[in-house]
Amino acid sequence: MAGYEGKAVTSDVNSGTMIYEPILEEGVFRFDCSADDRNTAFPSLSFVNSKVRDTPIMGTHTVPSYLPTFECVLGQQLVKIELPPGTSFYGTGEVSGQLERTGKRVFTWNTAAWGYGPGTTSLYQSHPWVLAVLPNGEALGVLADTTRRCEIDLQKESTIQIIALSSYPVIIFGPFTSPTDVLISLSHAVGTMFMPPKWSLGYHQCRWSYDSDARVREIARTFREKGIPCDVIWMDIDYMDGFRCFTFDKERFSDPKSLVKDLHLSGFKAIWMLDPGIKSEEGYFVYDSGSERDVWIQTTEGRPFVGEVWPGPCVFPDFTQSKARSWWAGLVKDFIANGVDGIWNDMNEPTVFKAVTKTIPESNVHRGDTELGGCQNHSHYHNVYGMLMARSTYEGMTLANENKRPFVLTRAGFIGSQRYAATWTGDNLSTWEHLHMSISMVLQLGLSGQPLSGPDIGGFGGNATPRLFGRWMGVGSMFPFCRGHSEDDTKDHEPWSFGEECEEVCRLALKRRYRLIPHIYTLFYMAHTRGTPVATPTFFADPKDVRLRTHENSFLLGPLLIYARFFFFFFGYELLGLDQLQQVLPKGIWLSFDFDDSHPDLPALYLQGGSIIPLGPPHQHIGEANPTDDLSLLVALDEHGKAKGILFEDDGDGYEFTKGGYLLTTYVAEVESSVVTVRVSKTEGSWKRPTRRLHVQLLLGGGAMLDAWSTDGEILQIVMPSDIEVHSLVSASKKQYKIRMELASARSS
Ligand code: NBV
Repeated sequence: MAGYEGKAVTSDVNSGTMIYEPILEEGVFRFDCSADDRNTAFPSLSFVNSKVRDTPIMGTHTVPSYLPTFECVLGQQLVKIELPPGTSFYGTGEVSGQLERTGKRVFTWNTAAWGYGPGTTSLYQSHPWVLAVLPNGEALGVLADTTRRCEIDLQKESTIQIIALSSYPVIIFGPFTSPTDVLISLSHAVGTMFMPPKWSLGYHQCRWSYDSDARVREIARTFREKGIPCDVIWMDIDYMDGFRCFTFDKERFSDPKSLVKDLHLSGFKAIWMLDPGIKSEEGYFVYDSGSERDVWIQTTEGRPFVGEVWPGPCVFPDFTQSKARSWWAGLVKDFIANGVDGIWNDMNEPTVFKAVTKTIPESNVHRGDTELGGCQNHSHYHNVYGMLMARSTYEGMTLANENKRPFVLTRAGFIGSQRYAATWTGDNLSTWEHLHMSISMVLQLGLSGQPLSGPDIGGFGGNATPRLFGRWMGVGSMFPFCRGHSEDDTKDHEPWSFGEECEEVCRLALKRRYRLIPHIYTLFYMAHTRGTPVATPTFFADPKDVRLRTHENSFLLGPLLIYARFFFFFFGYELLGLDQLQQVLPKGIWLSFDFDDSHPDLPALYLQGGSIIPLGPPHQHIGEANPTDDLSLLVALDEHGKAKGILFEDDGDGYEFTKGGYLLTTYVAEVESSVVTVRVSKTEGSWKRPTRRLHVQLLLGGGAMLDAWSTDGEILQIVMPSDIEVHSLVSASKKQYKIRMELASARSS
């Protein structure tokens, strides 16, 4: 291969005209089918700044390790990348089915997919992105930078094939030392996620629909009465007046401001839905103002396109135009004044009823901004419509209050939408298969640049059983985004709807989440500032270990391993679980622990040797937390008797943290002559350390731990007991665990 000296290099590999150049940073290359294709490529909508994709970097002496081949025929471009045998594939965005993607095909075309199955090839979001983990544990990423429908074909082992009906640049990130390094590099291109308000990391309760303010109040009250932690209640489409966005039903939600005021008093936030379909009705202020500003998507004849959605005939804002985006943002700004804490963008593929394609015609016209790609038909912008709607909604929330972090949840999205919104995995079903798939789906989104996602816990369509609901809550409470939701016409799906034992499982599961909030929030801070994922597959603990690459019943939150118990329940089977689990843990030290709450319906928890994670009290909602609360550190020493971990603290909202208003603490632990010393090794940020008690829990294995107390910031020392004492503590803890599990099994059988 010819050496590269800081200018575009042509290669005679197959197509004869393929051209590549280094972009972004060391190890990242852009490839185009030809110099002509390079010069006429559409602007990038995945990159934060399209210019970065289009500007070669100087002074790099590396050459690409893997060259794609291009076949460009009649406007269609097929790109093929062959990687060493034994390469494992991940990413491809929001996809169902197995975690390891070899053998799968995906078509990027945002599609409403109620009740999708493991073989569904297009869901609500498009991520033309593959993360390839090489046999030696190094990894590289491939981005097909096109908004168009494309096929990602991973059917042939270790071979990536991407086909689209137009030419597009291909960006290859790496190979880098680890998959995390690839994701960090990807984030330098497509941006990191927005910084979430801390409250959005609590539990969210949703339903299609809590259809009156009285019902919403009742739900909120029940959470507090039952002592089940929860931060947010969601309002689905029925709060609107005849499904008209930005309105409230005059009887059922007559006074949204007082409703939200009451919710706030008991520590809840309120999130409300906004769809893109705007009722085509003169006299309706949204329709009138949009028509006046000429913001609607048009037909080829230049008239506003009208398609049917919930309110009947609807027009659709053309979010590719800045005038439409600022018009929408202005409406959002006013809407927020009703006491809206967050916004849910649904149906933004966009979905249209009574259409075989489920969406608007591909021939429809978007008069897009030049920097987004100019005037194009819908097939060009279809996959980014949802992202642009989310962007506009996010901008509207910022307009309403620039000192508050917006929270937007979007159903449709594109690679890069994490800059504006979180997402959920759409209309799943109340089945064991969907519970199982929900783990891989959340992980794949994380491996595709979107760290904040989760499924409808309990399943959207159909009715869950107590066991299914409890187990889903058990695993779901550990997902980055944690929301229960269900379809209309199904039975109630609140944590207390499935009997006492299931209610207790949900309470325990959510209390665990709330104890882990300091750790989870720290992971989100890292995701926002560094581009690291929040939830990752287990193989991230050891990418070289090929045994782990297909593990999809467990996942990591940093050094914390969450192991879901068997999904298919056979009486007595679960108690074998722990022994079996130990056989498939990553290599090295993994110490099990619980919060004295182990239950067959809750996942098993392990902390990786060498790490420390921070914990807080199990509050009922995030707002209850106080900087002076007791801080717990869970410590697992490595084989050298050392451990390290971080804690990020700030206001939990707003942007003071960008000006230094935070405290980032690194804690270390080290054993010397049988004494474990735990201390602060580094701090960052201008916040003073709060005066608070520090509770260190040193894990010994088998769930056993040593407790010690001191004041945060001071050095704490724990004398290690003798080996015999440790042994007896571990066996006592195992015994207790067994009894707890047996009692719980007996109660729930
Ligand atoms: O707004 C109603 C539902 C909503 O509850 C769900 O979460 C979305 O995915 N929405 C779809 C429209 C109805 C789909 C059948």
